[in-house]
Amino acid sequence: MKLAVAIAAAVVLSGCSPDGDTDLERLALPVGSTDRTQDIWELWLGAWIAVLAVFLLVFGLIVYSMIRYRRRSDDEIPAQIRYNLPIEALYTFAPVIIVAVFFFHTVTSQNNVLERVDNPDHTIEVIGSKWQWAFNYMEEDATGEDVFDSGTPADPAELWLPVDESVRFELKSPDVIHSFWIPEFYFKMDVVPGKINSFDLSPTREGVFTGRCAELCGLYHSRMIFKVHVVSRADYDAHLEELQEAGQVGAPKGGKEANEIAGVKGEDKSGRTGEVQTGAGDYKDGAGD
Ligand SMILES: [Cu+2]
Repeated sequence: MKLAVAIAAAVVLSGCSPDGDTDLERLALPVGSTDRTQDIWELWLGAWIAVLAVFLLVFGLIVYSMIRYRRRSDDEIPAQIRYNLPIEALYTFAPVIIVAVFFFHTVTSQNNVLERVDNPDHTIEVIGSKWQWAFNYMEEDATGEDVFDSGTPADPAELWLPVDESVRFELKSPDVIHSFWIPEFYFKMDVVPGKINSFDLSPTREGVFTGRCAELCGLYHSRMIFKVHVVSRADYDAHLEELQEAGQVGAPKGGKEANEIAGVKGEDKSGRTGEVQTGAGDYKDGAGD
């Protein structure tokens, strides 16, 4: 009976999809938008099925015991049992097996999500600093040189990505730990000073998304929100040319600082200019609103 319910739940849930029209069909995830979202989706769906099966089993046993062993008269004293070895063995081993299965699927999905692309079409250096982001588009054909976009906490930079082309992200921080997160990508990775963290993906859906910092990094952490535009290759190239025309060529200052932190082997590309205003000193808006 319980197995039948669990199987029925699995069948109903498998009608869900990461591209579903409603939050319910996606089990509260946003609409998936990269070539890596399917793996995370399957992990999410599998976890829900496992949780439902465990819930039904445990809750079913509780209700069964309540009814089957209820007190039938005021004079009755229930059987005084101190322990039950098979049940205690089940309590011990079942959670170990559950955790082991979760662990296996987590590691498998993680390996798929972090798999490297041999020759990514684009490389973008992402600099997370207190309290904003800068994006440096490396060696792009459209511009023939590195271009960047950087902002201030009051006027954040925007990230542009070409649809259906592979992108390598290289994450750097000149100050504290941040976390680069675009919810539609089902992915976040820490931005750690003194270390370059990197991942590859191809965006698969055009649109405008919101990216965030997902690691509490100080006073204006909540201001580390940025727009992500996933666009056609032509629009992407046009945006890079706009950056070039605006003189945003080379590397933003925060990026150079990130290279100078002990332990990071950064290439010192000459001719890199530009400036990131990393402090909140120029940030005029009121805090905490
Ligand atoms: Cu941050």
